[in-house]
Amino acid sequence: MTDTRIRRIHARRVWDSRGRPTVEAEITLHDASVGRAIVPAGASTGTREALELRDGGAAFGGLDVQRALGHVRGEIAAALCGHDAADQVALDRCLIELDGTPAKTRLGANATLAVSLAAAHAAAASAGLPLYRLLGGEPATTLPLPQIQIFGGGAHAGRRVDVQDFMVVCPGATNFAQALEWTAEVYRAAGQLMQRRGALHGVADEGGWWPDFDSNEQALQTLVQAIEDAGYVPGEQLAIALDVAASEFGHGGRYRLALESRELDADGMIEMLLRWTERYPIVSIEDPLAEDDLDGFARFTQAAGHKLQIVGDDLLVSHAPLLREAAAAGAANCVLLKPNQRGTLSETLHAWQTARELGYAGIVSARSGESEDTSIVHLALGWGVGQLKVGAFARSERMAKWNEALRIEEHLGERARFAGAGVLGWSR
Ligand code: 2PG
Ligand code: MG
Repeated sequence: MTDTRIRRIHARRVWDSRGRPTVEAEITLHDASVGRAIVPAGASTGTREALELRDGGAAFGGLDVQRALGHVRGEIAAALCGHDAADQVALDRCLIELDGTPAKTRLGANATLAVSLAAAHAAAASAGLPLYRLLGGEPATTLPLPQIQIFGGGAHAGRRVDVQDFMVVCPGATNFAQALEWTAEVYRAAGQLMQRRGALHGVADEGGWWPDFDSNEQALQTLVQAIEDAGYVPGEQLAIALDVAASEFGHGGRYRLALESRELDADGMIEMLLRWTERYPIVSIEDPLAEDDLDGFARFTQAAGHKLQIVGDDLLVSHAPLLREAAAAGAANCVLLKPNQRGTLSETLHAWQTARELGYAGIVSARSGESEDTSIVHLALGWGVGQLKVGAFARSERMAKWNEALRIEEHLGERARFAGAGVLGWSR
């Protein structure tokens, strides 16, 4: 007999891929089903994200999470025990009301998300279903188009180059497994290229090769070369996606490209990015302008949104009201979805539902500080988002996600579909 009422909520401190403390919640139901979730952490965070509660002080650079853990074990456990884990909406509403602030500044989004997600896992365990099936039912059979980092940069590589993510997508692949095979070859070819140039210095935060380049554009040239070296036609089987993460170097309409010792205004940025899209097979650009530059974002979308996926991450922070604001201004055509930017599953799903209504595409995304938790793969599939961004093709906190998607694709067998090129933002 299943009984999905929550019997026990526990929280423990675990460690993320940067060796920093983070929150894991574990929920036990009355029928003894158990669900567990680990919360990730960003480095290039948007200022309007929900709060990641850290302790401050001397230990672990102020990054300990004892207060968040205490909230889970204390207030949250007291309020939620007895609640039905299978009623995610009611459970998340309870978390939101308990916190009582717009950005989870009291309990911490790391506390609330751990519980929200662990409850979903417990409910799935009780139903004897994988999480994506619980979330999406029978129709949840479409494997997402992955965006996979080849070179890291920005805040993930000591700002060695300004642009944060140089990624590949495989719009020409027929299934998820093939997209990974192609990416593996390109990742390897890129490493060999860097080695031949004497520029191989290990990897950045998300596993992409360290960006020892003289200019941002040199990274693009090298990426195209790597695609060719691996035996593919750039722009056909494989294309390029960027996360400029412009909020990291742009404020008040001024953008400082440190690597190239120059400063641009929004028009200069737009011009440079448009030039890149003409020279290189780029199909998607995330945060091309800063989070405080909705106007620049809108102008870039006006200029390129018909042929390019323009993704809002720091601009939208997975927040439905910000999506509506962006849509009214004509900014972006795709939303990045990161559950820890909001602090509950329901609010993240609400952002995706709002995006859909507004005609936006979506990408479920990991954070730069990650763990072995593979929940986001299930969210991408279960919610039918169609795209997934996890970092590079190296390091097990990344590979755990890619491998989980492979398992699901194999399990679905003939029923498996692959999102493919049609899912990119401009095609809507
Ligand atoms: C991003 C993410 C992942 P972070 O900007 O999209 O690449 O980085 O988690 O540091 O915000
Ligand atoms: Mg980003």
